[in-house]
Amino acid sequence: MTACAARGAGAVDVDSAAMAQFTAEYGVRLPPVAVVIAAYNEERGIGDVVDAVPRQVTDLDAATIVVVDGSADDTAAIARKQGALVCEVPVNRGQGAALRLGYRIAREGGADYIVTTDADGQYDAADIEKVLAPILADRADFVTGSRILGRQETYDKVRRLGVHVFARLVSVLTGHRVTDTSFGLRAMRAALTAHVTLRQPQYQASELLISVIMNGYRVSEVPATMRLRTAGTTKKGGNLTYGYRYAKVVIGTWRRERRRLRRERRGLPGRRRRPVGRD
Ligand SMILES: Nc1nc2c(ncn2[C@@H]2O[C@H](COP(=O)(O)OP(=O)(O)OP(=O)(O)O)[C@@H](O)[C@H]2O)c(=O)[nH]1
Ligand SMILES: [Mg+2]
Repeated sequence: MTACAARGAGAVDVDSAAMAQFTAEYGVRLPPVAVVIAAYNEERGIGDVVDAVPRQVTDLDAATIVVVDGSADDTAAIARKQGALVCEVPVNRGQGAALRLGYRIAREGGADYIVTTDADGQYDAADIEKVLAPILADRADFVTGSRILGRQETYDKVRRLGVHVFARLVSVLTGHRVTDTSFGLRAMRAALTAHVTLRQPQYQASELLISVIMNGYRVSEVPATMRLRTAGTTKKGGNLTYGYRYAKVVIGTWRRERRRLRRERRGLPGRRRRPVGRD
């Protein structure tokens, strides 16, 4: 099957098959915290990343779920060896599709909270507790790390400018001030991932953030660190490609959510924010 076919009608079947295989392999009831990592050809980074994820966050047990799709290297085997629960998908479908599958595994396994991080070592595992804290204190439903409030190692001026431009754009569009729209280390109530519309196959960060804000969830940011990628290569393309595609997702998601809100205001059917589960 091609990646395109997998992104279309067959996507649900691909997910269900992967879920079934995952359940057969682990048969798990997950702990309260699920750390979900999408990984594609990251054999040089994934081992250290999984190793660094704490087995407990505050006093809650945590499991690491790595979703690997169509990797041509040893990413899956290394993640397994380091103790992660690995969900393997035979076709490559993008980070967005992999994370959605990870969210589903987390929810259906009974996790209360989801934390995401990347497989390339750019995020600091010490920040996991920081993003989860406001949710555990019931001050937020979704918390993203921010390199602007915290620290970033890149000297790439275009990247730095891009982070500010997109933060300003999303703040103006949604009326909710954010400083970083694409930080991959974030925490959320697991139930929330079933109530927002997530369709982006690859550039998923702003779709998730904008949808969560425009569904009325409590969103906050905490200072966090973004390192340089030390191993492997970007899956998102160069600055121009990344920027252009990212901008399309920002505008497209905002328009979609605005349409939904208008329909709801007119009393037409649409997805409403539902209370998130806190059990
Ligand atoms: N399963 C899966 N994971 C992916 C895919 N594309 C990217 N990822 C993972 O998503 C995470 C982020 O990808 P990166 O290429 O680092 O993208 P980024 O961090 O947004 O951008 P950079 O700053 O260029 O690194 C990494 O853990 C990747 O392995 C994919 O097609 N499938
Ligand atoms: Mg990266």
